[in-house]
Amino acid sequence: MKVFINGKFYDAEEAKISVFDHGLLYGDGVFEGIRAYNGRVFKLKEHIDRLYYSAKAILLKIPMSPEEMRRAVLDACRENGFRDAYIRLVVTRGKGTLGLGPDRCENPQIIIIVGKIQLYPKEYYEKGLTIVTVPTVRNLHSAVNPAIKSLNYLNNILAKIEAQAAGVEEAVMLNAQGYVAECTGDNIFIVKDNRLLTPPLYAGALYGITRRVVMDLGREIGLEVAEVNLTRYDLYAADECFLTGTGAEIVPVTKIDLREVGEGRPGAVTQRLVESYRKLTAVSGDPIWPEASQADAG
Ligand code: PXG
Repeated sequence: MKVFINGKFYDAEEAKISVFDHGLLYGDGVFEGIRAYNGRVFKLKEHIDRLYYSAKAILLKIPMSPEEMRRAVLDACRENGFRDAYIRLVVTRGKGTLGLGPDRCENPQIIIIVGKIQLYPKEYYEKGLTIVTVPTVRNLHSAVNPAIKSLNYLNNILAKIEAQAAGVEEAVMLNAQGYVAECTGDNIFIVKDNRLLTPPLYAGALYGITRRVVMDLGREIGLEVAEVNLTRYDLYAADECFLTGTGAEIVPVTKIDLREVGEGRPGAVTQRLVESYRKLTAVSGDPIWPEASQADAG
């Protein structure tokens, strides 16, 4: 595996950054998780735009243009030769002093790791996931806005620990008002009376790229799609529920806080969306290799 750091490729064992990097010392940095399917990087522009907005929000100037970043991601994919991949793009504040001051960090570090995707077990998609609401409240948008995909994921990690302690894989996080925000690494949707509902972003959710695609696909199949505040009760009374994310894609949820969702198995609308999403990811995205040589790319 070759890792991109600031324009050069390193073997995985040689890919290192300083222990004085504020990304490590303070979680001061931003990241993206992107996927490539069948030789194409899915929604690359959207991920790069979100990375630059996250960086702007934390006053981190990325020393590379978005177009250069787009090309660097494609280069990193080619360098590793994967047609299907999980791409982790990280920008840290860089090496500084042992004080908080970001002004002492001179060079942001740009890291691109291209790995194999760790797919969720098939069983989750066939039988659905069991999830629970957890005590850790989602970060306030007036503190560090959850829309910023920062390197500080402790809020989500605590929720994940609480879910695992309850014997399940994923947690639903509520915001300080008690409304549903999102899961630890996924957005959440319900289907109710043929309406597709998801919390508004101000409820404390990431501007999920999969979320956006699924809302569009929902409209295409004739559903009414709305962003509304959801309570725990709305989750319990839903016909269907599913999570969306780059890694998980669309994963059905069949039990929440001991209550079965709908019939207790993945619903028909969820399954239609899963199919539409798979069709889309199979054919769209920025090609890693020039179109003509796609067939030889291995
Ligand atoms: N909410 C949060 C908090 C996320 O981190 C999503 C929603 C889904 O967004 P996209 O744009 O991917 O549809 C994410 C992103 C992991 C992992 O290992 C998952 C994410 C990020 C980092 C790691 O499961 N999901």
